[in-house]
Amino acid sequence: MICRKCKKEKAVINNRAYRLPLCERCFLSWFISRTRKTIRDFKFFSEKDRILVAVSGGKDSLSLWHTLVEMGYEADGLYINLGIKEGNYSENSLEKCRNASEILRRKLIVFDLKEVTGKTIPEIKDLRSKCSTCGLAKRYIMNRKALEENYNVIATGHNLDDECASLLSTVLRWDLGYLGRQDIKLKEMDGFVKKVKPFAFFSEKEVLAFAILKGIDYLDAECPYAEGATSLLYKEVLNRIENHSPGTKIRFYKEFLKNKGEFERFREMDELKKCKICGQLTTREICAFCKVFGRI
Ligand code: Q46
Ligand code: ZN
Repeated sequence: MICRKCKKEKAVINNRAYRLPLCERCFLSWFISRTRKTIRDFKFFSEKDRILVAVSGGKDSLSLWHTLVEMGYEADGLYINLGIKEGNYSENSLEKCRNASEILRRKLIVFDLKEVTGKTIPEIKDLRSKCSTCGLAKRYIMNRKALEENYNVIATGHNLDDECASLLSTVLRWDLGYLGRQDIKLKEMDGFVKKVKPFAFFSEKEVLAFAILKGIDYLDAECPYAEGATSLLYKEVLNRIENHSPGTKIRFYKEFLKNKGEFERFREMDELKKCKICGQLTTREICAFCKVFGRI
């Protein structure tokens, strides 16, 4: 198959959703210009902003960090060491983030959960699943570190598959309040830093192709707790539908973004107050993070 753009080179990737077979060079430039378009269309940030990329050592977040730095943004990395020892997962992930920081010559902030709270994710005994406790910790730490270190934007490597799986799970529960909160960008509010997802329109396959073609050194291993997660089942089902009808995922997500205003009225806006332990804003007396992890 010949590249649809340059009409000369052999295509290395066939993007069926857009009927767009591309050669290596054209794919890489398509990837960068699409990222640029997403950043511009949704007013994510400009060259003046201080961006903190949440990096996990995986292909999505490290590709995002590389892309933003290549595009000329001042973007540093934040790695949260969750203390997952199985398969040396956390240590190996940290090593990949350190390598990226050296290559990109950008600062890497490391937050060690054990050092700061005395507990790791595997040690937490909580009613929630490991992944929801972990998600809670990551959201809290990202926001807190960004505030403390004066970053005004947090960028995460969520891709189209992540976004669609999360949307499908919300729709299956008809959790309208949560639908009203889901977005590609969460605006800054008092005490909360703006959060953006510049890769939200790229499928996991596209990010993987970018990481491989760019030679990005990422950790090719899933977190041991991801196994059996329902989100993986949703991704599998969505990929089956996508194979049958290319373009379904991007339509599902784009149509949601177009119509999400309909759900905003179901959002409950509780009054925010300062957590009695850490001082961060929360709807309760003590925030969910402090409840689980105690003093920070
Ligand atoms: S790191 Fe944390 Fe994920 Fe591991 S424990 Fe679950 S949420 S699977 S992205
Ligand atoms: Zn707190």
